[in-house]
Amino acid sequence: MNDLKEIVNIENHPINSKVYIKKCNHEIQKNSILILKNFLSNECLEDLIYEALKLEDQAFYCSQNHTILLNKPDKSINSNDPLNAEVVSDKGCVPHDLLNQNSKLNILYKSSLFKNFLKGVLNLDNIYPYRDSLSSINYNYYQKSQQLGWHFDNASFAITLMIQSSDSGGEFEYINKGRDYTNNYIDKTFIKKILDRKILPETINVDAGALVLFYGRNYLHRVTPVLSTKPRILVTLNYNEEEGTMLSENARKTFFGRIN
Ligand SMILES: O=C(O)CCC(=O)C(=O)O
Ligand SMILES: [Fe+2]
Repeated sequence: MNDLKEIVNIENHPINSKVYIKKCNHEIQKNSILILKNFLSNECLEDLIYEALKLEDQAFYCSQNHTILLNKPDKSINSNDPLNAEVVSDKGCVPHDLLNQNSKLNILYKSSLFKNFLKGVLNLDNIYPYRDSLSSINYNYYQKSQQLGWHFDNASFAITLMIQSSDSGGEFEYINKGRDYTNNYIDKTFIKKILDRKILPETINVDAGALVLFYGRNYLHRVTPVLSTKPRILVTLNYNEEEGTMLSENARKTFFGRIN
C-alpha cells in the first residue's frame, strides 16, 4: 500500500478493497469499459506529464494503413468488405526501456496491489509483463492531425492512463457489440454502418489522470484526429495472461522502430 499512496488516489479508488474490486468488476462486465476518473494523485500526474514531455523527442512515429483486425489490407478482396477496409494510424511511441527505473509507472506496473486489483476486475488468474524490454509500458503521443484508425485489439483487455488530453479532437470512439472473439463471430453489417457513419458510435472524452480498462478484442474503437497543437498523451500498461510473452518482432519494428 505504502508504495502506491503517492501514486493512486486511494481515497477515491480504494483498490485494496474487495467491495470496490467487485463494484468495478460489475461495471466492466456490464459496459465493457471502466473509466476511473482522477485515478492518479495530482502529484503523480504532474510527475508523469513532466516525464512524458521530457521523453517526447525520443518518440518513434509510425504511420500505417491497416484493417480493423490490424492486418495489411488484401487488395485482391473486395474493399467493400468491412474486414478489408483500410484505416490509418499514426502516433508516436516511447518504449519501456527509455523510462527511468524509478518512474512511478514502473512502481505502479509492478505493484502486487495494483495487479491484484486488475486481476479481480478483469477476472484474470494471473498477469505477467512482456519478456522483451520495449512493450510492457509505453507512452503514446498523438500530435496535431494524428489518429488511431478503427480496430479491434489483438489483446483481450487494454489498460490505459490518460496523461494529457488534447484541446480538440483526439476523442475515443467505440462500440461495445458486434464481435464475439471466442465464438468467432463478427457482425459485418453493423460494423460497416459504423465505418460509413450510418450509425454513430459512442464517444468519450477522458480527462488526464483517468485509468481506463476495456475489452479491446470485442470492442471496435478508434481515436479521432487531434485538432489542437497540444498533443494527446497516454500510457498503455501492457500485461499478458501467459508468462514469458514477447511482442512479435514485426510489431516491435512497426511501433518502436527497433526490436531491442
Ligand atoms: O489511445 C487510446 O485511447 C487507445 C489506444 C488503443 O486503442 C491501442 O493502443 O490499441
Ligand atoms: Fe486499441
